[in-house]
Amino acid sequence: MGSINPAEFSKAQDMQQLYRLLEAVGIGPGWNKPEPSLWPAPKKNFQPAHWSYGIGRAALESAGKFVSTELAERRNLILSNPVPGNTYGTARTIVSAYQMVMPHEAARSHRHTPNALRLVVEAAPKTYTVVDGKKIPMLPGDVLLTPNWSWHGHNNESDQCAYWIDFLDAPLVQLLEPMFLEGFPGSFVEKTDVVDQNSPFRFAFEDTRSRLEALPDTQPGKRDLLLGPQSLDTLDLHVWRIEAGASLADKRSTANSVFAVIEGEGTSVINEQEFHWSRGDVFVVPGWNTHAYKADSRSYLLRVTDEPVMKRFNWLRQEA
Ligand code: GTQ
Ligand code: FE2
Repeated sequence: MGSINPAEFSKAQDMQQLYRLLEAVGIGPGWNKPEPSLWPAPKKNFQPAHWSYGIGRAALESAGKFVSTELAERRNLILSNPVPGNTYGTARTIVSAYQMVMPHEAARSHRHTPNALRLVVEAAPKTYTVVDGKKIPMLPGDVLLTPNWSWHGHNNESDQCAYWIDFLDAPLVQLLEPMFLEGFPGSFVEKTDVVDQNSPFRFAFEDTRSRLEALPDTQPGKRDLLLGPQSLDTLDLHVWRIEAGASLADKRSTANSVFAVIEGEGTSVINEQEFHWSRGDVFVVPGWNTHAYKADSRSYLLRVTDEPVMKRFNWLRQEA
């Protein structure tokens, strides 16, 4: 901040002189900004968008030829929202990425303050994510949690490439700035033989499917399961089951959601943009956008949302 004698302010003859003095001391007149600081309703900066697994998978196969896990801590491809100027987040608070680990390869353990989770798209038995020293099985459709500051690495002891989709609250952590990241001390990978078949951090797809079987419809043709009891502080995870032929519209909400297709095929219309999706695809419904869904076959969608943050600060609003 610049320094001037406070008495200079009493000498200002007009508003322009006041503005020049204010500029010199690093203070801005709140009434004279090119863009207002507050506005009547969400601006919807982040855009509705869709990424296809066919492209993500092919790109990862190519990356597998050139990028080892020694070179790259993670062989991941970031799904950045196309809003101009953005280079990271899929939504304002959430980033998603396709990741691949090759047969008999390991992605070394680390821990960080961002919360993370993964949805497995393709993996053969003996593919594991290692969380706090325990191997957790990864099979297609499974959701695995790695909460804030838990050690985690990925060990593929199978003979097939494993592909999954990562979700992190890292854009929110970047904004608030409590970011910490640490490599696992000593060895390149965390070696362990302990397989935890009943980890609270794993939502096996077979369990998810049967839990949905037992639930009532929340609207005709739609069932909605909130994954738990284990959860992440900033992100809620829902699995939607949509019947073949069903058409749904959902209220728009201030919460941001990133969806990934576990199984099935269909179409979403997000703020008048239409996206056709199938297994392994990702699409984003940024806050305050209208969104409607139609399934061609019975579909299971994972919805990753920052609702817990919006709720905690009384910012969760849904259109009446
Ligand atoms: O697998 O630990 O896509 O730390 C981005 C950051 C994956 C992971 C990502 C990560 C990870
Ligand atoms: Fe990580």
